[in-house]
Amino acid sequence: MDKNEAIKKVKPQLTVKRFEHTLRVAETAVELAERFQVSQDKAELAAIFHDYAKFRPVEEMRRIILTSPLPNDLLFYHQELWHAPVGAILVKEEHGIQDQLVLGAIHNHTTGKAHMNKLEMIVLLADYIEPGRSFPGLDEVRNMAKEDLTHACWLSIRNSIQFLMGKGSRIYPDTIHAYNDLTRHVNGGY
Ligand code: DGI
Ligand code: FE
Ligand code: FE
Repeated sequence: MDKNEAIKKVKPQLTVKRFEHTLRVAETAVELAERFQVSQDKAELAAIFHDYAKFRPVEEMRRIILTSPLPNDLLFYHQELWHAPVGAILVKEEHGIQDQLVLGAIHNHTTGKAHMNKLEMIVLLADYIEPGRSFPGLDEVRNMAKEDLTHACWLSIRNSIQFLMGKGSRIYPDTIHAYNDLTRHVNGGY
C-alpha cells in the first residue's frame, strides 16, 4: 500500500491532533529508517498506521483481545496500551496489511518487548521523539537517536517506566522485558 492510500485510510479514524501527530511520527520514522538502514517504506507504513485503533471503543478493543490470539493479560493493564496490539489486528483485517514486520512494529509501539527488531525500535522511538512532543529528558533521547538506535530506545523505555512508576501505575511486563533486554546492549550485561 502506498503512502497516500495509507493516509486516506487512517485519517477518518483519528482526531485532527492525533492525525497530525501520526504524520510527524511518519516523517521521524523515515529519517530514522534511513539513518539506521531499514526499509523506509515499511517504517513509513507502520508509522502511518501505528495509532490506527487509538479511538476504538474500549468494549470493541476488549472483545478483540478476548477473541483473537492476543494475550488476555492486556486486560489487567491500562486501556491506553490496547490500541497498539489491537491496531495491528485491525489493519490486517480491515486493510489487508500482511507484512509481519509492519504489523510487529504497530503491535509493539507502546509497550516494546524483549528482542525488538530495528523497525520496532524505530516506530517506538519515532512516536516518543516526534517534534510535537515535549517532556523532561527528551533532548537527551533526541540526541542519542542521531547515533545509537538501541541506546535511544533504552532511554525512552527507561523514561516511560520512571514516569509510570512516578504515578504509581502498573507496568506491562513487556515494557520491563524491553528495558532489561536493551540494558544488556547499553551497559554490557548488568
Ligand atoms: O499512542 P500515543 O499517545 O502516541 O503513545 P503510546 O502508544 O506510546 O501510548 C503511551 C501511553 O501508554 C502513555 O500515556 C503511557 C501509557 N502506558 C500505560 N501503561 C503502560 C504505558 N506505556 C508503557 N510503555 N508501558 C505500560 O505498561
Ligand atoms: Fe500509540
Ligand atoms: Fe502515537
